[in-house]
Amino acid sequence: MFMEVTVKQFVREFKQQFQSMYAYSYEEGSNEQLYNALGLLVKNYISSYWKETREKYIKNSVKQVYYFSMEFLPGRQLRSKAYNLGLLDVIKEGLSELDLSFDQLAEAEADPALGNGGLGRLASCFMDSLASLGMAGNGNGIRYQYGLFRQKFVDGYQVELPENWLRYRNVWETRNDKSTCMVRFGGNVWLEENHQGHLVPHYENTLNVLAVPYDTPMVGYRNDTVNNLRLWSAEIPVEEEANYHTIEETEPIKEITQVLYPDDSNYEGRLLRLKQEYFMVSAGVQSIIRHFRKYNVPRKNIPDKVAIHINDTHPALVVPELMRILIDEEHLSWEQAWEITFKTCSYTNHTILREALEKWPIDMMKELLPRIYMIIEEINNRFVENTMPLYGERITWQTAILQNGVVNMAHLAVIGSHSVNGVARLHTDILMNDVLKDFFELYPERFNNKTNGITQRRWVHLANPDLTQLIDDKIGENWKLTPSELKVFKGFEKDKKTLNKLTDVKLKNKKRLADHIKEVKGITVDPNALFDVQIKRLHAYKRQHLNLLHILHRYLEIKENPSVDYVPRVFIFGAKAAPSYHYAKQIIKVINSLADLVNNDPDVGDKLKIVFFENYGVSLAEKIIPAADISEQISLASMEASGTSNMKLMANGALTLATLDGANIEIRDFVGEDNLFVFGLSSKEVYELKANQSYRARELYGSDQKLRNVLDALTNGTIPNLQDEGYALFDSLVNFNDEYFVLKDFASYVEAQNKVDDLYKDQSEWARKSLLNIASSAPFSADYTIQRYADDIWKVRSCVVEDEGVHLVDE
Ligand code: CR1
Repeated sequence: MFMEVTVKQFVREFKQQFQSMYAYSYEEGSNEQLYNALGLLVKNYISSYWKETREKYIKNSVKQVYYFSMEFLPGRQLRSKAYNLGLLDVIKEGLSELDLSFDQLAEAEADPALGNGGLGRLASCFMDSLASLGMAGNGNGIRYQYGLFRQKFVDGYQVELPENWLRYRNVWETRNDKSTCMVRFGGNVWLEENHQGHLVPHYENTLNVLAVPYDTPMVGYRNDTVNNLRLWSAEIPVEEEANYHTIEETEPIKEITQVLYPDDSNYEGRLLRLKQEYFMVSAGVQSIIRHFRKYNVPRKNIPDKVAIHINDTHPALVVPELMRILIDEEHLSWEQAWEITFKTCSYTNHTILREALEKWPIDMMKELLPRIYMIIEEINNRFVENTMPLYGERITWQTAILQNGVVNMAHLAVIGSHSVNGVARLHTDILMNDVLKDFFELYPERFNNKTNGITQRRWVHLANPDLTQLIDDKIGENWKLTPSELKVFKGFEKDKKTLNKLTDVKLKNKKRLADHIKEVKGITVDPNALFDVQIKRLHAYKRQHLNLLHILHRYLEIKENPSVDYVPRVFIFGAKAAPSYHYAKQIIKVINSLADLVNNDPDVGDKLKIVFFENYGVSLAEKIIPAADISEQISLASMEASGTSNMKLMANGALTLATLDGANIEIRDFVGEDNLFVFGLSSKEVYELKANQSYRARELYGSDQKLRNVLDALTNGTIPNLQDEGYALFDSLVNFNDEYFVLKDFASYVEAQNKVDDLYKDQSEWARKSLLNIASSAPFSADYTIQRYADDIWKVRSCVVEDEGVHLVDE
């Protein structure tokens, strides 16, 4: 249930640990060293549970889930691991006896940015929930040597620096040399019949790459469960080292796991990316099958013992790779292999952005992965043969895997999986009615929705301890194990004392953030101002520029009439733009320049402040979210698959300002229309406007005076220090007809923002709505999301006894 370690024991062991690593006393240690010692000690505490969990799974031959994902964003792990173990308080106390501050040491941990955004963070929330539910869930990904670039602003422009997160070692990982695999690329391959009459492939001139696993324990919440996250690293096979004579010659191997692709919405057809995908997939599938060989599991039982989850299309090569191993190495027939593969695999789609649906040139695939390509071709041929007579030409060609010289990875994933899901109700509807419509006709039974979730453990219990304490005081601690209990907190919506406390907690969090803003940005903000937060990747469809236009609008109004009655606001942004996404970077520059203007204009004072944090990531999110009053979720309806910052902000008492997009719709349903601010086009209206091509942005510019003032301010020198960025925005919005309907939604956005002001003036009503948001956030616990994946898709169950750890009575 709980780790039993006394403060005394901890203090002794910590001192020993430090000394054994550094050969001097902890009193002389730097924060990094102290953190390393502490991390290793915690890992030591974890290790016996890690071992026992693994043994338990094997002994009981339980079904295991393998979550294949090119991205994981675990965030700093010391605090959350210690917390889940039940050791956090002991450690804090022990350290303070030694005159050390836990918070300071925890800050010394590198935050591994092994993902781009929501997709990677979701994978990590899922790892936490799998372990906390006591389910056998393994992560499978890449140990990128450099994470997502570190963002800096120079003169308001985004600059990308390498993120060398492994510089000071990573205490959580264990290099597992016993479990390496060989992954083959390129060369020639041909099939020959062996003496048993099997067609077996022969390879020549392949590039052989050693895949080395680094395992990281994933600790469940007080349930003795420790699962495994396995990240693969590419190396030269020892026996081939002599073939490499220069550093340059080793590049093609080392580069495979060197950097994370800094783009979550648009992959240029880059060979290296495809290499990364196959590398991760092949190593992962090989290690799964090796496990079965070792324990002699009949191959046909594989789907009863394993679920492989394809997180977005990036790992879709799981399908042909599993086929390859079952046919070439296990000598099963095509039909047997297909039955197993299809029952084992399931796929989640995370985006409808067409440019993000991966397609690889056939020639590239053929050359890099000749055997895999042969198998894909065969899957495609059989698919076409079966589908044509039943559904005819049109549907068959539209759903084929091979189309116009490319391999369509989404089609491969759908055809090779027994389950296909979207990540919010609206998103799944759009998949069924639009993006994957033809597949929905072929395989309606495969489609299902699994609305995303977040782990409250990291995003509330740990990020917002004062709120957590307040909830504990009011409703007891049960909600931590049974999130649905949080709804009991609703009973306090009219309780003045509780509302005041809630306001105090928020103010305290805002003060803390204000200090941080002062420290890193040098900007003074008033903690009593309304903190308005938009934190997510920078993308035109997310419409940070709509936010920008509204701020500019307020600025112009204040300039015109300095006594205008706006509630003082701090607009807070955190966002990285893909390095090659020029337009997104232009938006960043304009926001930064506007910030310079607004923050230094004495006419404005505290009425408006703009804070654009550099290098947004998990650790920064943990600081910002507890301090937010307004959660900006303003994507063009239909474009945001789900969103997850919306859930985190709501759970911390921010009120959502939202379009009816992604999971915002479900947030509205749970918290009630009166307790958030909705504006803008619905997704139906967006589809109609697109279909009838009736939208004319220029007409809006011509007819709406307020809008014209704002747009003109982009180009008339109002905003200082711009090159052509203001013109670029103006052009895209006015002359190129505003692809994401920013101008169309502007008026209703401004109106909603004014309502926000009005409500904020009534602090107790604001607090009441905030409380209702917190109390309605439990359905977005990733524990529930994972329970639904487990029941409907993976068919796995908890391995801990009923009354231990998290239990989900209902929602
Ligand atoms: C979506 O854009 C969603 C996350 C997690 C993102 C976001 O709305 O919350 O996935 N998609 O499901 C993505 O990163 C590559 O696609």
